[in-house]
Amino acid sequence: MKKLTIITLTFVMAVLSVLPVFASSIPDWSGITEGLFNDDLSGNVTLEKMMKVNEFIEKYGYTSAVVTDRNGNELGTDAYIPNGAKCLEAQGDTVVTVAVICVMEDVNCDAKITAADARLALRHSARLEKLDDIQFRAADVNEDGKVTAADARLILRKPARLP
Ligand SMILES: [Ca+2]
Ligand SMILES: [Ca+2]
Repeated sequence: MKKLTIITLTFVMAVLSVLPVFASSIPDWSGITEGLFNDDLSGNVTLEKMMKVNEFIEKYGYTSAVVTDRNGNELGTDAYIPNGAKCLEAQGDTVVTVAVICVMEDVNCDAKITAADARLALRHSARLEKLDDIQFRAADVNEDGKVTAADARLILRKPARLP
């Protein structure tokens, strides 16, 4: 009985000694909203700034993932991630979408933030164009639940700030 207790204690201590290492290897989930593993827009990854595929994979720990654009075309590791991109992982025999990525301000999903994005947001606000859910989310820069000229203005400021 005593031997068993010692073995148990040794085991518990071994687990405890490993835990901090395990904890430090958990990816930093900041910037990720809850509810991964589905295509529900409430569960997407939202990037506040442009990020390359390899930076994304490293930051969020998707080491076995492939990132595609919204049409399913695989992106190179050095490519910037466009709004609406998907992070795919093989799980058993199937490939599942583990995250849909919203890139703020890239309304037209071309992996660049330009005046064209501001224009599209403005066209939506004037009801000349209809944004889909992830475009809407990327366009609502001031996060008031609406896409208006105010958002377009905020997007327009970005290219102007570039060197
Ligand atoms: Ca764009
Ligand atoms: Ca808004």
